[in-house]
Amino acid sequence: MKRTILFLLCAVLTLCVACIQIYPQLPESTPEPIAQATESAVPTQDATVPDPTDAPDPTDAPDPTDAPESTDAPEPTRDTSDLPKVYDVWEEIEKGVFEAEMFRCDIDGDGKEERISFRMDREDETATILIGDESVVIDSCMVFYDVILIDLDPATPWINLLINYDWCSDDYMTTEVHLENGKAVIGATDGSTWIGDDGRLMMSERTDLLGTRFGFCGCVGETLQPDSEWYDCRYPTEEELINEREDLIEFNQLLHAVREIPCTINGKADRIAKDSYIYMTRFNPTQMLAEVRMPDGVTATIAFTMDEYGYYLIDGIVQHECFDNILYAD
Ligand SMILES: [Ca+2]
Ligand SMILES: [Ca+2]
Repeated sequence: MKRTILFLLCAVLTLCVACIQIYPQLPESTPEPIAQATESAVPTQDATVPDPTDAPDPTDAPDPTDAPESTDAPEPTRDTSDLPKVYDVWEEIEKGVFEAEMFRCDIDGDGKEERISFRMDREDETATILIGDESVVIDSCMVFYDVILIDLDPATPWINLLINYDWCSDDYMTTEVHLENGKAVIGATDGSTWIGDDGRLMMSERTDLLGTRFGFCGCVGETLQPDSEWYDCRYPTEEELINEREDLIEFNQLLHAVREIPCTINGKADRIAKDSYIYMTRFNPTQMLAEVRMPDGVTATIAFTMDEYGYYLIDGIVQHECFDNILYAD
């Protein structure tokens, strides 16, 4: 009996020791996965991390055309539906008005209205354009035509002023002014600008091909880039060709060829006969081409080159030796 009791005591003691050995491992083991989870949350071992083998699949790549469609860019809210507006300065000057307000508007898009005025000093031949607190002085302004208020680029918050004037005889100039961060920014271009019958902004360009004359075309952007390489000329009407022929010849609108003129007609090399009369309908100053028409309606293109002295040549011959009534030019 004593042995049985002793055996039982030993068995109970052994069980207790076994329990004590196992039990402490339980609380110690619980922080382990927490520590692992904390470490692994940063770089790896997360179920949400995409399998790297997915990466090369091009179908998962974001469509590159989606990026520019962001709607984060601020959109101009200015209402420009009442533009363009033209202020005829010359009309005021002829009435003896040399200073006047032309427009009142928020020209820089900051929500506050500005007064826009002109002041003409005929003695100094300078014109001053006052825009809010800013002013722009134009020197050598012999003739002040007009000012156009127009939005040349809807993507910019400001609207533009186009100031048209003449340095001296037929030296037309356009100065573009707008307010940017409270300061007047000035750009300029040769030639004049105006609003065409269709509401399009037009500009002129001078050429010395077949005489000094002007053509016109549309223009785009705040730097007033021409929208075509070709400039249209005001050519004689049928009625003028019949009734004002002598005047057209005298004032070099109708040019008299004194030799055969190499040209292109319907895409083929050809010649304009000696003693023909032609008038220019279009020119391309970049490619140095003049499109001309004869009174019988045939259209030809004449190609020019320029010599080292700046003279325009047709097939190597100075243009004045090809026609005997070219005025000015060169
Ligand atoms: Ca303003
Ligand atoms: Ca603008």
